[in-house]
Amino acid sequence: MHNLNAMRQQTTQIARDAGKLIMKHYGKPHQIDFKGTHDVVTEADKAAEALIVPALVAAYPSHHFVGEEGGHTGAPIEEAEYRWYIDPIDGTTNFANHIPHFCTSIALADANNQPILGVIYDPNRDEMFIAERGAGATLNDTPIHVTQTNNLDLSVMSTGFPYDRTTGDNNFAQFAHIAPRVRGIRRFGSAALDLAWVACGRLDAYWEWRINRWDFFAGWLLVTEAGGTVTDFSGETGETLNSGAQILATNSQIHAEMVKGLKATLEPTAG
Ligand code: LIP
Repeated sequence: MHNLNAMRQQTTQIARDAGKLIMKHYGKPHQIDFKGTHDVVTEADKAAEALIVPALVAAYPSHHFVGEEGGHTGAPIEEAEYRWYIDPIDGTTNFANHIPHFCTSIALADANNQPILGVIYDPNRDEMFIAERGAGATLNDTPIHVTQTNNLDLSVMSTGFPYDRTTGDNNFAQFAHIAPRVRGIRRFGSAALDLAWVACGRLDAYWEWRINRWDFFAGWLLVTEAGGTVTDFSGETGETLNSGAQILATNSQIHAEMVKGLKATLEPTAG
């Protein structure tokens, strides 16, 4: 095992450097390319990934790397003891539309695909979120904790909608079921920041269908290290969660109620 403390320092610096680069691009008009009907990528995504991935590959050549824009690189996944999941800009739609809410998310996971280090940097607010398995979570070096809200009626939460909203798993049924039962609901457009904000107590919960490991692995660890619970919609922590097919992150207190609500929408008769 490498020195996790050194990895943490290095990853934090790389995320900060990526943030600086992204903000340089942010002020200029954006060249937008379409990856799908609604899924976009900008020059800044590519430039930030080109800053992050080679630096990590050079430092850890025996590891495997998965970047949102560049795909797989480094050692073959079946031989690598560690995997990195990198989202250079989580919240690209916000970035492309000059909405100041996006971040860089970098996660390190073990060979069982369980996160051991998570770094999320928000360059708009200069907020650095870090979690290390077993060592807690921090925001700008101060320990963070989830809220103590224990009632759905009093809860404020966020969610997201997948780029492909033409299929059944588009979150419309879940949104319709949950929204009337809670104090407030938000759609910010960055899954990584949604999770970081659950971890630091700005939100009581977050859920989403069909996101990618680079979107949520760092935030998953932040929430659990801050005292929260992260599962799929049925309360399980297997492949449905690990693949990003479904994610529910809460302050732990309202987890059972959220599972009950989301599960109800998965029943054949739910609307
Ligand atoms: C996006 C997320 C967003 C989610 C989208 C997408 P991107 O990531 O952070 O919250 O709803 O489906 O995954 O594409 O901006 O890096």
